Amino acid sequence: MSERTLILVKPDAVRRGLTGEVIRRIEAKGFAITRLEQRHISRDIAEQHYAEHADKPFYAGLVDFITSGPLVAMIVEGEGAVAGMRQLMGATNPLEAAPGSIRGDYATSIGENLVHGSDSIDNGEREIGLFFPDA
Ligand code: IDP
Repeated sequence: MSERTLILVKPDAVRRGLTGEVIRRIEAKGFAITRLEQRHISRDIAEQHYAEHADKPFYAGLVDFITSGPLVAMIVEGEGAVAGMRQLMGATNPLEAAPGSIRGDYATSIGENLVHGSDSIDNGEREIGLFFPDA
């Protein structure tokens, strides 16, 4: 069954010129990118996106980071796209992410871990509604 997930190429990845590499891996896996836009998001959108982490000690830094420069937001679609993209991304902590995953190959910092991908179908739909309200 086809699913939709929200993927963000975070500001660290855009700054490092890794946008194309992330897109290449998504396409090589066989998922479809049905929307794609580079934008610099507001604190309001960032706070809504990360609302589930509002009580965490790293929340303020997370909002500062995700609004620190342009990101690339995408809707990625395909069979098993939610779990499939989590696998392509690797574990949240890049030092624990498997080699061959995006975070495992290119990141070392949990705060700057290059990509976001929805962690469930329901969260994916909520996040898509926030970034692409007409999709
Ligand atoms: P995910 O991005 O792999 O879904 P979440 O647990 O949803 O991971 O956390 C959202 C983001 O918050 C992570 O991608 C990471 O950048 C940041 N984060 C999570 N845990 C920590 C932490 O312990 N310290 C600093 N940043 C963190």
